[in-house]
Amino acid sequence: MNKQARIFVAGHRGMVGSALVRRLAADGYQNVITRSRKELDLTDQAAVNRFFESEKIDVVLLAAARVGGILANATQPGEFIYENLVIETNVIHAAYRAKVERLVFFGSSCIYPKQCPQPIREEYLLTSPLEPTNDAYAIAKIAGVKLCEAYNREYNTQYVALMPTNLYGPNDNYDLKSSHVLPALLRKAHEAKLNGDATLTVWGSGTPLREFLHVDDLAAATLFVLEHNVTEGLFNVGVGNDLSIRELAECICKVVGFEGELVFDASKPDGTPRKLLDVSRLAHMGWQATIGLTDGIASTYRDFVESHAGSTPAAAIEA
Ligand code: GFB
Repeated sequence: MNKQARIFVAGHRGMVGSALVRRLAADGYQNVITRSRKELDLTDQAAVNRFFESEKIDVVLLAAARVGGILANATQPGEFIYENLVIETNVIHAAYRAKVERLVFFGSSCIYPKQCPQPIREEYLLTSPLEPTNDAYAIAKIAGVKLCEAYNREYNTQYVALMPTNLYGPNDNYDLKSSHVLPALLRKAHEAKLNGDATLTVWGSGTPLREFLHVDDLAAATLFVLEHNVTEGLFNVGVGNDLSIRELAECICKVVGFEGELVFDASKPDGTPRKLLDVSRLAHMGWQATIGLTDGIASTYRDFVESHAGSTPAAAIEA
């Protein structure tokens, strides 16, 4: 891909968008275009159309989304379905109108059915019902995948969809009510250690299995897809193995140095029992993740401590 290409990273302040911006800069891309929410509200269709008409974008990386962990998804389904549908339709349609040929849309492994055969292949999409704790978000993301496919078919665009498994890394959300499990447990372990607590509370039973991908690996996969001129399709992005939430909690406690007991809060939902992605589609093309979970958690923890140094953890990390 041309290093002078005008690449719009939508959602550049989020965990995925900021990883994309870092990676593009490291690879020498010179025209990376970003807009804060104040500068461009992606839920405002007229504003999005104006932006695309004036900016002559070549490539869109659509990482802007309303995201959250299991509790936020389960309790705010209206916000998750509405905001994601509107952002996707506005950006994808405006990109097509402005003759943007290439776009990468980011979804999530929760688009696949709850009771999927494991590991989950891309073709299992829409074969049986979704996990209820995040079906609103999943429906919005499935709509994004289908928008890309439909526009490619009707308008000859080259819009690709990447479905990462559960992500973690720098710039994650550490608010305990709305975050995903990995940042939540990092924060809880850090605070428990500082406070000298005897226990750390883990939601649910600890038995669900999850796969975790460092967001820098997702950025690497995105550049791989762009630089290999992939023009269409749905691609899972993961590491190819998973672990239980209990094992994750133990690994985090080890990295952080918290030596107390784990307590499981059965009043909180477990969510889908397992969602291990089959990553052979990208692997056959030559891409695989390189950041191991323990190393990734250790570097994320360093980043967490540095970003919030100088103030009490609880006060520093409110969303
Ligand atoms: O990461 P998480 O919130 O989302 O939760 P999902 C994963 C598992 O970790 C669930 C457990 O079984 C949680 O009950 N868990 C344990 C915790 N302790 C905690 C904690 O302190 N905080 C959180 N958040 N979880 C989301 C979807 O599903 O994953 C989204 O809701 C999206 O739509 C995202 O797909 C990647 O993996 O269950």
